[in-house]
Amino acid sequence: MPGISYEDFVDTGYLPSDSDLVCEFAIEPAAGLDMVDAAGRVASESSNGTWATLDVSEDVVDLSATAFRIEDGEIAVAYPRDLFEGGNMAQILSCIAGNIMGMKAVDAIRLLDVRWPEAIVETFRGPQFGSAVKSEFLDAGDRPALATVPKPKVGLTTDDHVEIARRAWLGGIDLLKDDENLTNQSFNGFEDRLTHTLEMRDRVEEETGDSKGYLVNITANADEMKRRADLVAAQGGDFVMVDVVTTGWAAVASVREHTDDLDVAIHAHRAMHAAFDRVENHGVAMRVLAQIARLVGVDHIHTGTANLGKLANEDTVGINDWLADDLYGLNDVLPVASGGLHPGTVKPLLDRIGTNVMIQAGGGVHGHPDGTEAGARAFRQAVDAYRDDVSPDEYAEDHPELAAALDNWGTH
Ligand code: CAP
Ligand code: MG
Repeated sequence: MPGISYEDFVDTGYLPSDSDLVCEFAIEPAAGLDMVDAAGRVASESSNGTWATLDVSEDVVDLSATAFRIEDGEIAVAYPRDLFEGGNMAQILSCIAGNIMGMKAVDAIRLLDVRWPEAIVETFRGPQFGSAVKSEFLDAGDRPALATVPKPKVGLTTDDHVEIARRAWLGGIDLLKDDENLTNQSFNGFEDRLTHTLEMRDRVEEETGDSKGYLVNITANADEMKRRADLVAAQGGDFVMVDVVTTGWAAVASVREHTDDLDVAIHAHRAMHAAFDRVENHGVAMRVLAQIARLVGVDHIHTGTANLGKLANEDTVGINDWLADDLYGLNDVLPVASGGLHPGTVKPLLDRIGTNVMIQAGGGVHGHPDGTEAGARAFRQAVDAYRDDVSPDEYAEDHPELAAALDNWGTH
């Protein structure tokens, strides 16, 4: 029976079956080992092997993985479907991104990409709405949805927060988003903030005739997130925000399961993703984190700014394409670009990532020389200019808010 010692986990003649889950890793073998040695150890530890050679009876189910491609510092490993519990992302990650991340046989190992077979995909819920939120809950069907986060990110009272929401929405922004650091603290409690912000949303919707949304941060332990999601739905909210990496995929899955009965979409913030994906030769690529998020079932996820903003990003465009591609009928996910954006970055950003996206500017709205409402107008004007195929500078000639923003921050 294969799968006893390390060599049994390498077979460069193996052709993965349709139901195999296939992982691509970049690996750097430790001193004294070559790529084949390291590949065997990775495939073994992530499936059914261990450090010692085992004598296994014929009745044990063979769940060995097979490293079937080994080239230029990268390997591909095929895992049999039955190694995994369907619908349980925590269990899958314990295999394919578990002990192997710390094994001494490799100096570094990075999970670059996963091919998810239909037999696994069908065990997950996937997004309830995906990019359809732009037309289902907002009036942004044919343009990017615009969001803003009040700044300073924490410390504002509920009243201040609601007033900022009002100005941002009146200025033409679709979505008010909580910062990830704001949940239910003493200066701005969750329940009051939810109630008053949604009341203000209703007022602004009535005043403007436009649909507006509130991405309220429900991040907490799973039971509490479900309770908060119930409050959101009961008060007519359309969205909840969850910080998916810090709260954990099992908790996100619980929220997703719960929202099957609630008409609310899940906005995924990704704080701490860089702990997994920033070191280039190690960890888990953002591409894979985004794949996990789609399977578990978020509707929007931050995927970066194609390197235009304040934060380091990898492969925003490739990730966004993956989120839009067909995946056995699962809904798509709306990508969110955020982090250091302002009206002057809108054109180069949309040139790179297209318009089926959400774009978020916090500092780039509230830091406008004339305040939040002018900042919101400038942000919206930059998007309108793009829609009309007019350069930002030309559009600014008769749009003073955009002109002031461009003066302040430039066009890039
Ligand atoms: C943006 C932001 C977001 C980051 C997350 C912040 O504010 O609210 O958390 O964009 O990054 O606090 O930094 P600004 P990412 O618009 O003021 O920069 O989307 O890459 O996960
Ligand atoms: Mg933030």
